[in-house]
Amino acid sequence: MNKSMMLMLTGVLAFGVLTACGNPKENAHSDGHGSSHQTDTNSPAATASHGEHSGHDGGEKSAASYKASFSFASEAVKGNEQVQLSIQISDTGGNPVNEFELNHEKLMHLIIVNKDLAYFKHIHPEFSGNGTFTIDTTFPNGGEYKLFADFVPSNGSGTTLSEWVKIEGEPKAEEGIIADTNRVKVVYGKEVELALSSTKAKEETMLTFTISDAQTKQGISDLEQYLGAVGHVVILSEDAEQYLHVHPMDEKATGPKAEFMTAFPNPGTYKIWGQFQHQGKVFTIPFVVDIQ
Ligand SMILES: [Cu+2]
Repeated sequence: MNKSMMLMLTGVLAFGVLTACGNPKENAHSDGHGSSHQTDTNSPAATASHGEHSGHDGGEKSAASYKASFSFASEAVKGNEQVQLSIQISDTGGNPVNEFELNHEKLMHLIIVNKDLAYFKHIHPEFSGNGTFTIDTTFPNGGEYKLFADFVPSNGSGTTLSEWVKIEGEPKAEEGIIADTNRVKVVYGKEVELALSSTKAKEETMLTFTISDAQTKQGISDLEQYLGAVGHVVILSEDAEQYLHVHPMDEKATGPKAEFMTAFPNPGTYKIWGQFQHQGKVFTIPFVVDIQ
């Protein structure tokens, strides 16, 4: 197989989409905004969307499958060089999908991570017709990256399709994915604490981020809406096979606490990225946790 063929990456990712809103505890929250969807990218994806996309509560559509075909405009994609990435979404019959619902202000959310999850990027490709989304992006180094396209087809439910891509050039030395001993971090002048109500797999857990000014230690209570919510949380298992995108319990919260309900699918090590906006700037805080 030559390089250009490898880079074509014509998607062979046909994932069944299973939507279930069967969690009474989660649905019981009065704001109805607690939501997460989860994808096992190793096997047919189970994508559960809880209550926050209108019309998805209750009468669920039957399972449907979509494919994503990821391709680059140039033959060899090198680290640190801008490249145009295209993602074409098609249905089971191979027809391009052209109708998508706005989900947190965007038609598609694209998450890019590298092999050791040290690199994380959350961007929004633009729909350009014929089932295709495009965006210019730059991979910082050579190496393997995983792309997750997260979208809601108009007659379907939250769907995430993913693909590993190989970028030419010198890879960065891998860092281990090691659980934090202290769940308090300082980034961008903010002190952020993450508390988990449970660290057991398959159990509901509340992730509570508490955001303070790193200098004054005062809680920040004027967080701004980022993509229509107080924050966004993306979680990946250390092998990047399990993907969870979690939305806050109360999207209109403004801090200093932001709460997200989810459940880790299996025991293991997970990386959690919280994204928030304050004074016009989006900041991303990563944590690594061990789940039993
Ligand atoms: Cu997004």
